[in-house]
Amino acid sequence: MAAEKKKKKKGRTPEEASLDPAAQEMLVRAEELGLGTAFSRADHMAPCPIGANGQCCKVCFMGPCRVTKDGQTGVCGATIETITARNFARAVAAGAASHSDHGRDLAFTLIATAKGEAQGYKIRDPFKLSKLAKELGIATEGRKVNEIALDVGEACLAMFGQQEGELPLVERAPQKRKDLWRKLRLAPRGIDREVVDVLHRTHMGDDQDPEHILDQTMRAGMSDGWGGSMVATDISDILFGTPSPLVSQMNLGVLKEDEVNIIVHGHEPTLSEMILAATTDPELLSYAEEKGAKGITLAGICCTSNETLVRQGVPSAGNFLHQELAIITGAVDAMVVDVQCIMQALPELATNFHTEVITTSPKVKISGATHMEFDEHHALDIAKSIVRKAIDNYTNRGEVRIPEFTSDVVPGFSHEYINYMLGGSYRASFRPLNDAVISGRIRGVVANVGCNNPRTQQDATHDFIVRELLKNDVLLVETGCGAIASGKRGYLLGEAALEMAGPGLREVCEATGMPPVLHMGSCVDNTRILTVLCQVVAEGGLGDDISDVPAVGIAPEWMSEKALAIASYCAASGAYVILGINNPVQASEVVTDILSKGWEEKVGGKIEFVVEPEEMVRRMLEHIDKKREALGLPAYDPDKFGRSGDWRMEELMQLEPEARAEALYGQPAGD
Ligand code: XCC
Ligand code: SF4
Repeated sequence: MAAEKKKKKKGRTPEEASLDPAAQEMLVRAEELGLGTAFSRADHMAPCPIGANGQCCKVCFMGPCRVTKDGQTGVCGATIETITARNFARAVAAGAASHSDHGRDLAFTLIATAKGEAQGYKIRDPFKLSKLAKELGIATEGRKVNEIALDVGEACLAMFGQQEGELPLVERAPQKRKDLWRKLRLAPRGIDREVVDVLHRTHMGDDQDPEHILDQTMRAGMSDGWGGSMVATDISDILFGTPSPLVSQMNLGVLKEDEVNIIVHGHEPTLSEMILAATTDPELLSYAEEKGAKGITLAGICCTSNETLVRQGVPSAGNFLHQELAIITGAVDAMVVDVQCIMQALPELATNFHTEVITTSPKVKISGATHMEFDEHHALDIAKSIVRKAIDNYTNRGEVRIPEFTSDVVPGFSHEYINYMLGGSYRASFRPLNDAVISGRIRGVVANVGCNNPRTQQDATHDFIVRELLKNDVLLVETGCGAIASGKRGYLLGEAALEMAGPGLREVCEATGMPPVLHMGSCVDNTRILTVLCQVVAEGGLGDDISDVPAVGIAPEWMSEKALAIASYCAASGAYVILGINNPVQASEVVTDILSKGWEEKVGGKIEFVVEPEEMVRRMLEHIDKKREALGLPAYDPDKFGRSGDWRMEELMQLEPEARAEALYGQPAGD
């Protein structure tokens, strides 16, 4: 008992804090140097139990009111139901605002590019541009790409301020879903309007019916999923290219002892794409050599990393909890951040090393960081001066300790590519996937997404879920920090995951060349998963609505408000969503029930908070089997399918990673 107490005070061991050996090594290093990290701060800062369960209301200054006793209300009379629902709603609004604002900035960049005013940018996917134009009712025939791009950019921008009528991309959903949304008044109007509506109705003295508050919460979430985030994904593809598989690497070992290391961290691809261009500039390369470096390495963290990884193969230094650890290597000459998920601890931590933390967004300044504001009109010039600054800093390095851990990964599975991969270029189609689910070779599909959270062992729940689901013939699609967790474990290289996969899933993957864990991009790219679900429904045989498909979404290690926005739009779209860590509406059974049973009755999707990893897996499989049964599909039976293709696996394992990628995906490395 005494020993246990002592251990608690000291905090977790590195092995308890993270599953990742690179992280463990850096945590040992942090301890040697006497430095704190989010891991140690979490150990010493217990979460406020009243806030954690949604029991604290601070929407007016008669409070804040902490409603902790049965039947107690706030000064205004607000009940625990209203208070928890309001807190949840406000978190979703903030999440939707963040994702969507990212989409808005991309719309501005598209417009500037179309006008020829955005230095260094061009339309990389005119095909996707014209597809989006048609959906938005914009003429394409006989028009120049830039003319179309200008109209598309303006139409996207208009979605933010749209006061009435529903967002145009809602049309992508299955008919049955749209009918339901229209009946329930859940189809989102303009993005800004839905977010403001939540802020208004949760102000003191407004909407106090929890179910009603949560209906609008769904609608605000929808303005993200079928609006802001969807716009962000589409425009990113138009400007920077639609992802297709390529070979890259993940984890802190991608940093190089003898090169200038620049890390891009945050969410937006706009500046990082230009920094990538600047790192190949011959002038800057020879400047780096002058300073004694052998070259310039660019790596990413969080979703800026996912954006540059899935399109350009820029290696990833890690996920959310790696941001401080990267600085502790002593090898990062500049950490360039844009928006979201950037810990305020970075500049202070960096004072112990030589690392220059550079903020770039007009929205984000951090005391102690250098601000070099980004402006798309001079993007390349700004990117070059950032790279130059990093090179200048190279000679200031002290002791360097880079953990020698990297994993090869093959990310880049856009829905367009999945379609192509399954059907081939002449007959792109989701048919093989639907057939595999129908036959029971694939039991169902799980989207494993979301963050890291220092309240739980880093990557461990992601890892457990992936292994258990693969064994159970469940296909995984991943985004965000969850995808990086899988990548670091080696699961994003087809054959490593295939070895764990059940016989049916393995057979399908071998026949189609599809790996069993698909990295689909950043957090805003969860909209790609919505699109996949719509296409699966359209393909036929798996019901006529998203809620019919044997699929589940899960964010087992979530921490951000954006995760709640994603959960809300996925549930409103008909998906079952599980969130780990803690139930932020725990204080109210009524609200917990509205989000789960209530929403399931209303929209066919629901949110449940589950902390135990085994229980997460049990519920996901139970849901998948329930949906299979409702569709009249054969019950899942792993013994039906043989372990075919072992000879091919052995053959593939002999190949170098790049040749393996070509054999598996018909795509040479880095293409
Ligand atoms: Fe942030 Fe997107 Fe979460 Fe990672 S996963 S910690 S939000 S970077 Ni979206
Ligand atoms: Fe307290 Fe009501 Fe004000 Fe909330 S709105 S802080 S419950 S008085």
